[in-house]
Amino acid sequence: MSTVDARPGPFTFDPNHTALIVIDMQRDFLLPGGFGESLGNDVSQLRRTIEPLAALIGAWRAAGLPVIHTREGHLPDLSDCPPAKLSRGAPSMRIGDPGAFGRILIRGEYGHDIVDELQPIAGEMVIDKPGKGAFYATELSDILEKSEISSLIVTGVTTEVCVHTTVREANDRGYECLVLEDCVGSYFPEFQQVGLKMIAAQGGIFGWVAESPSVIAAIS
Ligand code: C5J
Repeated sequence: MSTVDARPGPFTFDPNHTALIVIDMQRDFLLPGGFGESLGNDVSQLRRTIEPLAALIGAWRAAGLPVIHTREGHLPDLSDCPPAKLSRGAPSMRIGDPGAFGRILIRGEYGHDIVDELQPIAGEMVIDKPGKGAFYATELSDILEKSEISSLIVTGVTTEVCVHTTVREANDRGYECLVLEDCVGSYFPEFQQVGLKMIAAQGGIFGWVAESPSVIAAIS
């Protein structure tokens, strides 16, 4: 077993039953000039996660442990996108519209894929999800069960949307979740701060919060 300093208290996990989840580190959300920035967001708030995440993923791979990447997006005909989701957002920048890096959040487009620095390597799982949570309408639950995973190290973007939704769902399904604050990001600093507080509040109502160097040290 490994233990790391965390909030609200130490987080103990068995690396052989733990997966690293990397949520939606996609060009559409992170690249300057892309969809996220075109909505007026400050992408540097997300991009600061790339370097620590690359180090964490490297250490996790070196330890022979599983990395699971997710991507939020939809089929080209948008048949998996509920009208309620499609109709949200700025009228000129909706899912499926042409963007700087291809159709926005459409599978197979350049912008939908993961940033160069964090590209999956051969054999790593990539879960394509139509929702914010990584469990809804995906194979994630089956994969975790078959791999006998009981704990998740959760990283990616954005903290208050896809990270939170996934952590809440995972918590309800019985997984112990450790969220790494230097490896999750929000366009909004106040959401980042309060989003992390919410996870560890009330004795860890959804999970634990720590920094990636302590996880790297625990598995190295
Ligand atoms: C959003 C996400 N924010 N990956 N997606 O729409 O958090």
